[in-house]
Amino acid sequence: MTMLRHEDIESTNLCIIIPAYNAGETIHQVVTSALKHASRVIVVDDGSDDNTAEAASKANAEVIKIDRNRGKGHALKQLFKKAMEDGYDAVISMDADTQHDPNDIPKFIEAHKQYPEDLIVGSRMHEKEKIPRGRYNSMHIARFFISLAANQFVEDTQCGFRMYPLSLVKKFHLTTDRYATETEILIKAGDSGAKIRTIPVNTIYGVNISHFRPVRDIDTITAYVISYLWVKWMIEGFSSSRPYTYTPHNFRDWIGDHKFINNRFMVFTWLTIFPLLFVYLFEYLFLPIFIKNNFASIRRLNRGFLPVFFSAQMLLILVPLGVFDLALRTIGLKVNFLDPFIKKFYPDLWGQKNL
Ligand SMILES: Nc1nc2c(ncn2[C@@H]2O[C@H](COP(=O)(O)OP(=O)(O)OP(=O)(O)O)[C@@H](O)[C@H]2O)c(=O)[nH]1
Ligand SMILES: [Mg+2]
Repeated sequence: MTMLRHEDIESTNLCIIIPAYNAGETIHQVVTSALKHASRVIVVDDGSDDNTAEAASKANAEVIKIDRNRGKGHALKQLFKKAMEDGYDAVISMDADTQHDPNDIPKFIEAHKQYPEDLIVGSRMHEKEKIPRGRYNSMHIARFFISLAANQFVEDTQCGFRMYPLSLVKKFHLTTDRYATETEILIKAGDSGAKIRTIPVNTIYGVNISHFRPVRDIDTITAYVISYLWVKWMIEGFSSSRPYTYTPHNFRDWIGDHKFINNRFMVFTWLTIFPLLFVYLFEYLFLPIFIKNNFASIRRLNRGFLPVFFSAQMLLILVPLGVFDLALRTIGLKVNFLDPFIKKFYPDLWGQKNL
């Protein structure tokens, strides 16, 4: 990778955006080091109880204050809007808790110069040993389903260190507010035909206070992905050669706009996806007699529907297996049922290609 000169950085019309919540201890350091790589940093202080806003503005960031905590996704949407109003072409998003190394910023700028229309996502998956085991496993499984929805392999779907071309972001109607938004963007980008590119970034764990609530947040992300696939496969099953199903304000977006309906729809899809998979399998095998090349996104993988079918059904076994594995480890037995299981049933079907 060639080194970026200072003029290159200056000539790229971008700013850095940081959604922050109770990050008073770290935000000063994050902003100061980010400003070494870009001329402007905008921070959303999302109803923090501490001195996040003061610390950020002391470090020369511009701060948007929100009265009550509304979530990372909501803050990102405010930041996109602000950057668009101010005429930027692209933004780099970073976490506020020093988990992202500002020295990786030039890599994003360089990748953006090469692929200005693509979404560039940082990945920590190359440093597996640095990621807590439970987190790594859930990220591994998540990427299988998110990649299915996004029509391409996305190595690290949960990394908030990204470069967003605003012309791309403008195309989506975003309906989620908290941690699910970053997943929603990946899916909508990929499912409207955009390319998602991965660059390796430094993996930093253990230095920060986390706001991520494993059960609740993973559950919301999973429910969003499943409900998205539920609709996507419904459309793909009955249409010919149509791998990209997302259009703004479609049926799924309409549901997402109505909180009450959305919550029930997500539960409904959770409960019905497993029996529905048999219907999808049937449609995949027999409908092509009438509808050529249906399930185009899956046919492109050249593996048939069965691997997808099994991987989805295996989710039902995964939870008891995980609990069993954990219980045996707790009493001191060095077992590992989970990792080989996950490797086998949630493989990379797309053939991983970075950049
Ligand atoms: N605006 C806003 N930002 C948030 C909120 N929660 C988290 N963030 C931002 O999202 C970043 C990541 O949140 P974390 O809680 O660290 O989640 P994570 O990095 O996925 O999980 P860990 O690996 O456990 O740290 C934080 O550094 C904040 O920048 C929120 O409620 N509002
Ligand atoms: Mg964090």
